[in-house]
Amino acid sequence: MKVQKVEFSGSMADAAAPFPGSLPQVAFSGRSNVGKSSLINVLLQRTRKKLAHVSGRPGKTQLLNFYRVNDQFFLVDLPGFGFARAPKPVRDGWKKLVEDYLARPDGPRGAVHLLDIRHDPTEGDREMLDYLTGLALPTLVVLTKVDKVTKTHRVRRVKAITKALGLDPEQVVEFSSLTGEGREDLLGAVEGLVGPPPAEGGEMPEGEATEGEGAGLEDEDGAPEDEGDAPEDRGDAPEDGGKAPEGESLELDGESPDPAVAP
Ligand SMILES: Nc1nc2c(ncn2[C@@H]2O[C@H](COP(=O)(O)OP(=O)(O)O)[C@@H](O)[C@H]2O)c(=O)[nH]1
Ligand SMILES: [Mg+2]
Repeated sequence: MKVQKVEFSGSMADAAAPFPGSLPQVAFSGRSNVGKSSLINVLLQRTRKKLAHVSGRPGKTQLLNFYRVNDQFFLVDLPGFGFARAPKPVRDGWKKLVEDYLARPDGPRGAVHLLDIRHDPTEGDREMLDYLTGLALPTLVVLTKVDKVTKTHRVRRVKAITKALGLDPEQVVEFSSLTGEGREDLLGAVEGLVGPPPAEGGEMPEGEATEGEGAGLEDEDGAPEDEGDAPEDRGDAPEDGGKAPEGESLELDGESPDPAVAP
């Protein structure tokens, strides 16, 4: 698949809200600092104009962010629920948002869950994967930051994580947003989840014209909000990507090191 067009289509704070269109969806999840924003930017080839923006500003609502890719599918960026240092009622709210969204019959066709290849899956990771399994939602597991480990260690880690989570090796994609390794594999796998693009001259999916206008969609300044989850100190210096240029519809901040605070 060639990524030709990407647009931010809006955010949802309510799992029952209408979607910004009827294209198939694929949900991306992972704990804070796993490399989700970097992966989305590489996947969608946003280098100058950073698309998925990174966590950090305190007191922000957790949102599901919808990006329309090639008029073919929505990539839905999920908040890193269960992974952030926030009071339990707040975390429970994020969890409910994500779980209710994932469980919608008209919700995602599949999910992509990210794990840092260097770290063992956490309780939150297992909970997420179990939930996806319970929904029988086809799931890919991306092992991020593979550039950070040696070849030998990498092979060992892939085996260990695959085994620990009882994954099919076919589900596992090794990825580096630094080198771009795994990008094509992941794009191909995502396309497998959402199906082929609409046929040339065929019927356009309905909902095409409703982008960003659905009731319940939140689109403050056309930019997705912060995830608000605390960057966990895993030895990665938070990036300072700076501000997106003026006039860009997709604003993207660099990661701020602020710890998350309860809204
Ligand atoms: N070496 C390396 N660093 C990465 C990679 N992906 C993300 N990072 C770094 O990990 C940190 C967290 O990445 P970010 O994309 O903001 O994670 P998020 O919180 O999951 O959205 C940043 O400092 C990134 O530069 C990768 O593939 N390789
Ligand atoms: Mg992020």
